[in-house]
Amino acid sequence: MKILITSALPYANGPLHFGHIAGAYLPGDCYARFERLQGNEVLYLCGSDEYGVAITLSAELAGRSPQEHVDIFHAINKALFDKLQFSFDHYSRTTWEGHAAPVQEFFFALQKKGLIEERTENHLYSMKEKRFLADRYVVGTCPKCSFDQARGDECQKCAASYEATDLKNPRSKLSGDALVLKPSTHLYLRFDHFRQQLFDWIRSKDWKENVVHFAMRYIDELKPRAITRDSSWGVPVPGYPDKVFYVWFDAPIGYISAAQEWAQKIGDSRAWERFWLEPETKLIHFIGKDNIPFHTVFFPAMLMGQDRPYKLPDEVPANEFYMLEGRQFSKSDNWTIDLEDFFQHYSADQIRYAIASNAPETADSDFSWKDFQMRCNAELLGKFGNFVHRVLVFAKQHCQSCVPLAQTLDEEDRFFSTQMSALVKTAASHYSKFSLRKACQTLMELAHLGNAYFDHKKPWVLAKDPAKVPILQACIALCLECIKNLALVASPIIPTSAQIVWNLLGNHSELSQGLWNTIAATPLPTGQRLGESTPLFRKVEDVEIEQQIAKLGLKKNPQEIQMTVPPTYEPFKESIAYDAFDKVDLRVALVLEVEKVPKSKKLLKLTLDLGSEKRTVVSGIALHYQPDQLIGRKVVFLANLAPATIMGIESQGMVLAAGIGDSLELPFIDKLAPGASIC
Ligand code: B3M
Ligand code: ZN
Repeated sequence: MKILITSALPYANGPLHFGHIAGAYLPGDCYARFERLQGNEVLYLCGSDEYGVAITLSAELAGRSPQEHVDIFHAINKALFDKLQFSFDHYSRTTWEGHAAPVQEFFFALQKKGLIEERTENHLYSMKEKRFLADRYVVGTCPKCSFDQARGDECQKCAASYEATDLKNPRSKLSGDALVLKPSTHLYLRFDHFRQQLFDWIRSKDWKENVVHFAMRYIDELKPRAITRDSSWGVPVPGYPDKVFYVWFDAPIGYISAAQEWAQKIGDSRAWERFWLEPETKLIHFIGKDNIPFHTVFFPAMLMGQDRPYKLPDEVPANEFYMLEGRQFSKSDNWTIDLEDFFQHYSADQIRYAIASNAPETADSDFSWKDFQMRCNAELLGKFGNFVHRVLVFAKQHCQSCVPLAQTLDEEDRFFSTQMSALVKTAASHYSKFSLRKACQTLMELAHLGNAYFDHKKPWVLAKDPAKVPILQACIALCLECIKNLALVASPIIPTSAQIVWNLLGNHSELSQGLWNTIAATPLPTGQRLGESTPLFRKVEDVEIEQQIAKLGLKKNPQEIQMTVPPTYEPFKESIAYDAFDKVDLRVALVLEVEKVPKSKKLLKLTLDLGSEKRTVVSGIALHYQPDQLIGRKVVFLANLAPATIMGIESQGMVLAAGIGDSLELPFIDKLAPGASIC
């Protein structure tokens, strides 16, 4: 069977973290590896999503062109996938030159059917910047919860989703300029036309409840949606020189262009059609739950509106969110794991196993360092690694490091053998139902079964009696079978270790090229020479875990933390009367704009909103904060400091910071509005 597998195309807008990996990526890779072992013809695709307003905005904030920006993050994210041993058949990018053609073709087919409409509506316009600002460039007050820093497309406080024009007090995220409404013409796709077809199609699916539920909510409210944006970064809209397609129109077609680029790569430019256009192919989209509407409603509608018989997805295994120690991963708060540092200490297999065994399949789950340590030590090392090691060491001492002959099996041996086969089958069934958690549990059950059998058979006692040698040999032969099955069952999740184990058993082939059923059913050849046992997994010590936990939320870079230099405390200043303190006017100030001060490494120029007025200040925090970590945040501000001129700029007050040694951190205010007094 042919199986087309995709993982959501990550935005080339920042580095991926383990939270992403747990949602749409590792489950896709393990599934692709499993289906290849089943003998299916798999095409596993992914790539960078490189257009869209979020990208032009970040590029602008970082002072790069959009192309430079996506080149950087495409390379970083691709390198992470390589490090994690991902088995994509192709990793593309939507700025690939061949991507625009299928996007425009999709558009023409929909247009021909009368499903594209021009509409002129009011959009937000900045007089100062002389341009229309698309959603991500806009901040304002949420129409639902009144949060005053809500984004233009959705509120990060209450998760409401709306049009940017629904915001109260809309302002430019970049300049703080108050925005006005101005008419602009856009193209709308009549999604409402597909309501019944989508409804019937989803109802016929046996998908996870949350996926169906989520999709149905969108189908109920289907209306025409704009598929164009005023921008020059994106796939051009034929006939509309100043417009590009909305990123969610072009990105899913990236799954098709990636297949086309793959086909070119293998020198058979029509090979992609065997996957995308053949009804027997199975199409599976691995995504995070926030991408459900686009993969179950909007993209399928676009596919339904084509003349060519494109496949609709057969499965959409959407995962929930994966957090870090109970909080969302956040780069700006340093609530994250430095990946370079991580891979200096731990292997791809360790993190793959830790994520898989706790994957967010039916509820949000999280990475915790303690759980990681437990998975590495108690499970990978204690159960799996230990079993492999003790059997191989024993086989070396008592079976000349060869697979012994299992001449006669007693009842216990036969029971062990049956249970083993049953667990291998159970694991396959979990993989085929996208449950990595259960596949990991089954793997551990298999290792536990092997250990318990070895303990109960006590081959070291049998070794003392020459008459019992055949029993000992049967026992070790079966234990080696168990190790073979462990390698097989483990290989989609921990491919590197599984291959090492496979080789230790004396095999020279690539395990990932083998076939699940054949491997499970074919005993290791009697007399096959075994390898020398080497430790498969390193023990993770308590102190490393404590250090890792201590790094969370700190603004330092990880290398510095290990050298725990005792801090030098500033002496306390002499005491003052309350009156003296009362003269200090501290306020909450919203950061509107941030610029680097030319010719200075340390200084940033900030434009602040104090509610009643705006101020400009120069602040020596450039080594600790990037502009995009500050814009939109509220800081503590000394409002009645006499102005001073710094590098030719009048600084009208001071942003307060906490500091010790070389470290510096700004206190941020969350809820109160700018202008609020602090005393
Ligand atoms: N880039 C959103 C995301 O990374 C988006 C997915 C596109 S899949 C076609 O979550
Ligand atoms: Zn809100």
